[in-house]
Amino acid sequence: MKASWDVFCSVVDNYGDIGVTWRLARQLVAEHQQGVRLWVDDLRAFVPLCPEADVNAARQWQQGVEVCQWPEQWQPTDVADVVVEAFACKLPEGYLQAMKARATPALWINLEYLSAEDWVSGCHGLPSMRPDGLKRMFFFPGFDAGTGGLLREADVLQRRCAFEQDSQARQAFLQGLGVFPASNARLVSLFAYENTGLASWLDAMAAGSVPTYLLVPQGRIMGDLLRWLGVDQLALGSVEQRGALTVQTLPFVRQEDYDHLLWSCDFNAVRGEDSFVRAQWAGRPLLWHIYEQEEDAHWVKLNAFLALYVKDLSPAAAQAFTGMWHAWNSGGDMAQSWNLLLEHWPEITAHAERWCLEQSLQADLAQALVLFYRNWI
Ligand code: TRH
Repeated sequence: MKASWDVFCSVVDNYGDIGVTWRLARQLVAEHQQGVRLWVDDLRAFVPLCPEADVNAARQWQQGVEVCQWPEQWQPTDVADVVVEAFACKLPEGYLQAMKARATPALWINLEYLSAEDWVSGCHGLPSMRPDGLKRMFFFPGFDAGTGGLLREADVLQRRCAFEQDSQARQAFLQGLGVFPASNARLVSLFAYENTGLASWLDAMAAGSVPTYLLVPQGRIMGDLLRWLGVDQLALGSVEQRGALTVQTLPFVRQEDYDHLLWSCDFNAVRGEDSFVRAQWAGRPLLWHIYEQEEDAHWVKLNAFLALYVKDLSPAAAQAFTGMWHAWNSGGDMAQSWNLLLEHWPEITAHAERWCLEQSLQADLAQALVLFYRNWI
């Protein structure tokens, strides 16, 4: 059954808001044949993820999604069957009025941020009644059966597997980016916020016994990288070597290619929400730089995820893994924790794949949303 969807995205900062909503919108169209409008208040954040997009277009079609500029002055428009308000982004007043006037009520969903905390499954799917008579449902992504699941395209693991089995695919992808690592190098990708711990991690990799090739897409960590390298600037794509460590900066790649980058690497440092989930589908060991929240609320989230993730690791590997995530997120010394993690590399690598498969048994978030709507009507 084809329903119409309006997905609202307000770009707070970074790429997570648009990253999640664009991925969801594409999947609703491609896998569930839904009609989707994606309202974005700042298309400048959209273009890096979808480079063929027009930053100035009021309306444009991209991969079957109608991408609309969310105007400051809201223009009257029809209300969709399902309204997704991403991350409590506050719907336009005019749209709310139109929702009230709609002959058949629309399903209004607030799509929340991802968290592994226990309370999430208890709140997932709960309604909230507003004084104006409208009802809003809370939809929580998550890691266990009582939640809305994680965004995952139906064929993503199959595509990853095909990519891994085709050594030429990986090589061609890397070469396309101008990346030519030595065949025995450990490939690491680095997507993170500013982090004072970076220097100690780079020191450890430079002093390591195995050659490491670090790929750094353009972004907020660049200042720390330049400082460590002792250079004022780096042209995109340029390569620097320090001891056993080779560093190469990369352009920000389109969203589909970011998966290829993760699949090409042996270890991925990710951040925020969407890249964090993608690194899990990559089935490789990962390091999460969580988005900092007021009053250190992010530490609760970080530890909730860690508790779930490391529970099937041996105590020593769990400790090494947790220690490294704590060091990274407090901007602390990474050298010791990286070397400790390397001691447990085979176990942690096998675990990453197991975790990925285990998580893929859950219904994915787009599927769960479609089902939620079907059960609601
Ligand atoms: O950009 P982020 O830090 O976004 C954050 C988080 O979502 C956070 O929870 C939120 O509160 C804050 O924004 C406002 O990280 P995230 O979520 O990983 O989003 C990055 C997106 O960019 C993701 O969809 C992957 C994509 N990406 C590319 O398409 N190409 C690239 O080269 C890279 C590095 C990322």
